[in-house]
Amino acid sequence: MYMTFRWYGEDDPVTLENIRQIPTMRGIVSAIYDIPVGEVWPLERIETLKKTVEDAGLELSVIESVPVPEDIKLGLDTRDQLIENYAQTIRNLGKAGIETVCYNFMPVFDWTRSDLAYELEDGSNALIFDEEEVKKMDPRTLSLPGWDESYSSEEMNEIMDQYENVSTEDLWDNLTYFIERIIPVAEEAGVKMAIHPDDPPYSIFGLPRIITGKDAVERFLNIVDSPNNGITMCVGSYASDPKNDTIDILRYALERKRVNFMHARNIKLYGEGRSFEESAHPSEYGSIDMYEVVKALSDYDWEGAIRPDHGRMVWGETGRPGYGLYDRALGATYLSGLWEAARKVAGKDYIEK
Ligand SMILES: [Mn+2]
Repeated sequence: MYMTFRWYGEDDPVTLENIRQIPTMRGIVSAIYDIPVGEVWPLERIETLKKTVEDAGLELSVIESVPVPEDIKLGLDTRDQLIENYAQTIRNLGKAGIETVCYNFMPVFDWTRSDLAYELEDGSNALIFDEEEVKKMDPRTLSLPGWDESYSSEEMNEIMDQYENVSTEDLWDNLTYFIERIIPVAEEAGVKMAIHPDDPPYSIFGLPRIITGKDAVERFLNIVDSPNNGITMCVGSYASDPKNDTIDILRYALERKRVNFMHARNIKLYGEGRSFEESAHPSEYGSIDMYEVVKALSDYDWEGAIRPDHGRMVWGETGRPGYGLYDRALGATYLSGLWEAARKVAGKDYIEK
């Protein structure tokens, strides 16, 4: 594995220079944020982003994300042109030498939390998902924490109405339609696609969600059985449903050689149901055994990109919730420490970029 870090571009208060100074850091996970969803990313813009990252002494390792337009998820007639645009973006990314693209297929909302700055026992702030709080929320009438409000309330109502006719099986059909057309393009372009699980991995606000656990991963990988059709193994997302055995899902996908990207974050389940807080990365703070995560990657001699996922806000840092510098940097060095240990215990080389 090799270590990477998400960077939100020139507007990110965390700079490439900051990131470069994190021990073991090799690559950047980023995207072009100012191109409207559904439009083609021009090759020149991708090459400019790549050069900016390389000039800072890092590699542009993964694009996260190329967003999938709602019309594709809804299966509307407009989807064919949008899929063609998406395919052209993948071709351009391949031309620029990008190896991995992360995306998700969650209707309307991607990640959802009830509080973005919950104060943990040690005084740090973290994102939390309180199931009872979320049950009380209605996206038709209020904006959700962290949601970028790119829809007006009329548009939100309209899109929620459109999804009333989309069942879980319809969403699978629409995903199938999409990947059957995109994966052949990705194969030709040399790009590995990596679907991110739903976060949290179950239906919220009455919307269907499908990338939720081991059965879903198996079903997804079988739709198009290709190395270019893989997953982003976001351990924190899968683990936020207590029904999931996250290490088992990881090992299953590693066995099939379909882990195309790794997100490593710990979460701590609390209460009776499925509430969780985003904890510090080390195993003792959360519900995930991070050593077992990294050991699984080592056992399979996994060579892909991993990034610390969300971090807490510590030491008075302010900024984008989940994406400060300090706690993610601690996460990166912790994960690299686990990796070094796992490799040495197994008598294997430290695979790196
Ligand atoms: Mn993730």
